Order: sequence, then C-alpha cells, then structure tokens
Amino acid sequence: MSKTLIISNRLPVSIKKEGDKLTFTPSTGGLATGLGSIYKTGSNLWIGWPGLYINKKEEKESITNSLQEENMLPVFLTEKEIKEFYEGFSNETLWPAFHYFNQYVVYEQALWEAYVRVNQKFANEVIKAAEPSDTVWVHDYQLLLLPQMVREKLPDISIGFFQHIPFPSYEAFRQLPWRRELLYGMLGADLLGFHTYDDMRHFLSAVNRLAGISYSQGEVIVDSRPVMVDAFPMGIDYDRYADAAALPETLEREKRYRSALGEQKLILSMDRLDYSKGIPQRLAAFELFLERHPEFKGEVSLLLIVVPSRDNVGMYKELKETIDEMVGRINGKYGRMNWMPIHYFYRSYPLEALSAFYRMANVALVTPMRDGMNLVCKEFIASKLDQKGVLILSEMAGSAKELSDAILINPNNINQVAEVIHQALVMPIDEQIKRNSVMQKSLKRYSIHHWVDIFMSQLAVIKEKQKALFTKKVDAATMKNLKAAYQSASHRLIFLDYDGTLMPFTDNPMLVCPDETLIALLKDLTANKKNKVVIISGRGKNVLEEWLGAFPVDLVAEHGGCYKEKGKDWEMVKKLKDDWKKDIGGWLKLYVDRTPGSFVENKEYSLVWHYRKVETGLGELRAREIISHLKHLSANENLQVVEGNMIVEVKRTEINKGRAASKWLKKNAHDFVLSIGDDFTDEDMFKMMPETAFTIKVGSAASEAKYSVKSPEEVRKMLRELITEN
Ligand code: GDG
Repeated sequence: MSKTLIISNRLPVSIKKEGDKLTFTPSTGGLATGLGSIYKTGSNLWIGWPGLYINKKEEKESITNSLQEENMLPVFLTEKEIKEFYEGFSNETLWPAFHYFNQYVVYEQALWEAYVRVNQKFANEVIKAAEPSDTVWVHDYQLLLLPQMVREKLPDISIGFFQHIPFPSYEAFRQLPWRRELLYGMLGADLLGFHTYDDMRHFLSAVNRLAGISYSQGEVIVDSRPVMVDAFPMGIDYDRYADAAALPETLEREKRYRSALGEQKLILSMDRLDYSKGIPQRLAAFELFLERHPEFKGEVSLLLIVVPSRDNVGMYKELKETIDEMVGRINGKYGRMNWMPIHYFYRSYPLEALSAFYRMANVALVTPMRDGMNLVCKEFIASKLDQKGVLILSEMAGSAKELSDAILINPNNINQVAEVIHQALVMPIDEQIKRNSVMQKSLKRYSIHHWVDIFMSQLAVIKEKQKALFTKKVDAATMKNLKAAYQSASHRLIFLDYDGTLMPFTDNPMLVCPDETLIALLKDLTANKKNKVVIISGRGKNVLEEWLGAFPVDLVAEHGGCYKEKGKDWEMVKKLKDDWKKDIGGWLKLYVDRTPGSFVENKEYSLVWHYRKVETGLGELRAREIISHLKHLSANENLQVVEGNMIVEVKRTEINKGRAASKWLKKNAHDFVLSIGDDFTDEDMFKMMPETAFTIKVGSAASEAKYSVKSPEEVRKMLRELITEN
C-alpha cells in the first residue's frame, strides 16, 4: 500500500516540557486541519521539526514514539541549525527576498550552507521513510531544496511542492547568489503549486531565464520529465470559523469585550509581527483618517492585535519598537479620558477570542505590503454570520485576486487607505451584505479541503502523464528487440536527422560540424554493407556536403528539397517558382532590424528566421508576431510556416521530410527501418514510416514516434550499441 508523506518545517503540534513531563497539543491552524484528512489516515505521515531542542537520546526516542502514534515523525534540529537555517537563511534571506524587501536580505554563505545541510537532514528522513510508490508533499520556502534531494534517491516517486509565500519576479529572484540551486531544488517536484497566477508566472519566467527551460501551458520539461506549475489559491476551513462565531464561549467573550470597550465602532487589525504585513503604514493611515475626519474621534477605535513572531530576528525587534512608538504617539496625541484611538495587544489568543474580534469588528483592515495569500481576511468574512462588516484588503495579498468584492487598496497609498477607512465606516448595510454574501459563497466553495483535493488530484494527473511518456523510453527490453531486428536483417534503412539528433544544439548553428565521436560512429555504421544510412536534415546542401560529403551516406538537405545518393551528384526537387522569397524575405528583414541577434538564412526552398541568440523572451515574442504575420502572407502562395527549435521557417508545402523519406523507402528494398529525429519536421518522417519501423524521438514532447531517448548523447550510445556485435 502506498502512502502519503507531508513535509514541512514545523510539525502540526506544540510540545511543552515541564520538568520531565512532555505535553502534546495538536495544532489547529488551517493547514494542519486541511491536511489532517491526509496525514492522520493509515500509515501516512507528517515529517517536521517538533519545535523544541532535545539533546538526550532517551528523550528523542520518547518523543519519536509518542509522535508516531499521531502519524508524525520528528526531525530534531539543534539550536545552531535553527539559528542558521530557520532564523537565518529562511527568514533573513528568503523571506525578505520573496516579499520584495530587498534592503533586508542577508547574503551569507554560511547561512546558505546551513540551509543546504538542514534540507539534506529532512531529505534523509524522507528517504528513510518513503517507498518509491509513495507520494510526498513538501511545504514552503524553508524546504526549497528538498524535492530534488529526494528525487535523486527516489527518481520515480511522486513529489508535490507548495509555496505559501509569494514567488518574486525574476528581477528580484535573480539577486540571490544561490538562485540556480534553489530553482533546481524546486524542480525536483512533479507539481509546483503557488497561491496565485502571478507567483506561478514569476516562477516560470525564472526557470526560463535561469535554467534556459521554456514552458508551455504551465509545463516545463526537466531532464525529459514534465513538471507542472499551477496556481492553487489556498482556502480556509470555512465551517470552523462560521461555527466558532456561533459558539456560546465566543458570544460570551464578545459581551465581555464590548462592555469593557464601550459602544464605538471597531476596526480590526490582526497579524503576526512582520514587516511584510504593513503595520506601521496602516497606523499612519489610521492617524491620517483621524486627522481628516475628526467627527470620528470618540466614535471609532482600532483594535490592533499583533501576534508575537520571530522576535529573535533583529529586524522584527526593530519593527516591534516602531509599532510600540507609533501607538504610544497616536494614543498620546488623540486619546481622551473616555476614549483610546488604538487598543493594542501584543500576544496570541485562542480561537474563541479571535472569533469574537471578527464578530465585533465593523471593518477589517488587512493591508500587507506583500502576502502570499492572507487568511485573516478570509476568516473575517467567514465569521460574519449576519453578513455585516467591511473588508479593506491590500491588492498585494494573494487573496485580493479572489476577494474582489472587498475594498481593494494599495498599501503604499496612505491617502487612499485613510479615505477608504471612512468609506467603510459609512457604507450602507445592504451594500455590506451584498459584498459579503458574494465572498462567503466563494470562500465556502474554495475551502481548505477543496484545495487539498485539487492539489492531490493534479499531482496524480501529472504523474500519470509522465508514466505514459516514460513507457515510450528506449529501455533495455526495447534495445534488445531493436538489436535482434537489426541483426536478423540484411537490408537496413537508417534515417538520421542531424541537429539535435546526432549533434547537440549550440549557440552558433554553423559550429556543429561532426566531432570525433560522431565521425567514428558514422564510419562504423556505414562500414557494414547491409546498412544504408540517410542523413535527413533541414540544413542547406552546401553545409551538409562540407560536413558529411566524405562519408558513404545519402544526404537529404532542406527537408527534402535537395538530395544526393552516395557517390552521385546533388539533385533537386523540380525547381519551383520562388518569387515569394522576395516579399517574405523583405518582411523578415524588418524583423531582423528590430531584433538584435536574429538573422535570416536563405535556403534553396525556404527562408529561416533564427533567434537562438536573441534576448530570452524577446525572441519568442517576435516569433509569435512573425508567425501570425506570415500566416496571412503565405496562405495564397502554397507556403507553410513552421516553428522549430529557436527558428521560424517558411517553405513550400510540397517539400517535407516525409515525402523525401518515402522516396528511399520505395526505391530501396528493406527489412529493417530505423528513423531518429528531434523536432516537429521529423514528425513528417515518422508518419511515413512503415508499421514495423523503429521510430525514435529525441526529447520528451508528444510525438508520432514509438519510442524516445533523452539526448543526442543517448542516440550515439544507442547506435554504438546497435552495431557492436555480441
Ligand atoms: C503564510 C503566508 C499565507 C493569527 N493570530 C492568532 C492566530 N492567527 C492565525 C490566523 C490565520 C493565521 O494565523 C495567519 O495566517 P496568514 O495567512 O494571515 O499569514 P502567515 O502566518 O504569514 O502565513 C500567508 C499562509 O502562509 C497560508 O498559506 O496565507 O500569505 O505568509 O489563520 O487566524 N491564531 C490563533 N491565535 C492568534 O492569536 N489561534
């Protein structure tokens, strides 16, 4: 039976040590609740740090045993590890970098090294606990390297990764000295989830630019393994908040708080202590509101709850001081004997208290500078059983993408925030109800349970897709069949594409003349009189002649436009009119003028626009423009516009590799056919091959070919093995 393992920095439990006694309190946070349905079942497991430092072996064992009963497995970390890996690299490097607080980012090699070590420590536990058929779900920025570390040891295991904080734009991400390692660490997963589409496209763009891997429809191919990247906006346990808002304890608390506070309106501000939450900016906006709308003095108070967090990190200590100072100043300036503008609490509360705050608040002021999602705003809406109340929400929070019926603000625009506080306080009740009912409906539907289900089912989808592709890989059994067929045949026809098949791609397409290994391979392959080798390429005849003319092979150039049988002269398919080249060549020249690094190659039967050396992104953009432009121009001319690897080619429709290959098939007796190619122009060739042929695609994109191999290197190895007698 395969199982599921959840991995996060912290286990969903808090353990207290009083003397020799340990007490375990399970976490009731949203994620723990949502994932409860998974990790508590069968032999499933949650792996993470238990939250306290344990040195003694017996104590470690006793904790491990107790946690085992709850389906949890602890990773014990030392104080130094927590300091460097968690407080250091995670919270002083990644957290500010990913939230666009560049000025706070600490770049320290020692912290990075600790991060690598601790990720490896987690990975070792996963590797020990997991079987190849299991599913692993890794959570968050503390464990970005884990997917790849697990993949190395368990190559076929299913790995999902979800990042709870934003993924920054490439421009911010590229500042990190360890950006490539971080990306490749993440790419060990099969499915990468982010809260929003923006995070997802930022990640894809970083992958494209830093790893040179292009993407299509959220899919990237990493070492022939399709990896899916998608947005999964996380929801809350809606019923839990709606139910809590109706509990007698909650109502009793509300009554108590009300009688202490008085009857004024309340604005709720509640977050962990963090600079990403924009607390000082919020206080400044509240102050400006009081200034601009003095009629609200005595009528409204701000309930400021700041939940202690990371106060070991210097930046957080400073933030706390700033908040303390601002609250003191505002209260000192505006407060009266019978009214305080701000009620400030620096502590955490039980759920019933939170629920009472959510119920009491007329307005929730959720104005982070950046937030992956933000759950507080969702919980506020879910707690509004009478649907009265107004949510002011920062457009920089992931949740703003879903909660468009809130009043959305830019947290840097203090003027705007001050004004919307007023707007919220005077909003008519029926409008409040209208907005909240829309948001409640959506939050109920997209709950945390829905989120877990969707993520897990998408992970299964991508795994299935990989399996379907992997079955086509040339494995030992296929190789055996191929070799048997080869050995028993006496008239073998072997069609080989050149670029991307026999030779890897390079920046300069003119610098890929055959290397020594290939020369030796072609010599040996053609030395056997039973083999007829046809190099079938899109390149022009001159370059093929120069590089391959000396070998006893047949050559097909320009996708079949010209060809040459061994020992004979070049022949050309009947010369077709090529007036079209003048018009279209003119258009392509304009694109070259606008796009440094690109150039046009003039072939006998086609024109090719190359963009391999153009700035990433710009080349693809221009290629799209060219294709849509040329589609119109070429329709009347019997021309075809095709996209290849960093090229756009315009050619006569009559010419393709399929037609060319069939000429050889007709003319030459054959009892073994092998055809290998890497790009879409080779698909025409695969289609024309007889049923018994071995067709092999280089790379992992969908193909007409029956089998696939990873790279030109593997093609060479395979051919070498084929001709080696044993
Ligand atoms: C990260 C991302 C993303 C708050 N005070 C108390 C308390 N809370 C609970 C809230 C809420 C949670 O803590 C805070 O969640 P947020 O989403 O607002 O923020 P982060 O902690 O920064 O979380 C964030 C999230 O991960 C999930 O992916 O949304 O963007 O930064 O549930 O209710 N809970 C209790 N007492 C408190 O005093 N019991």
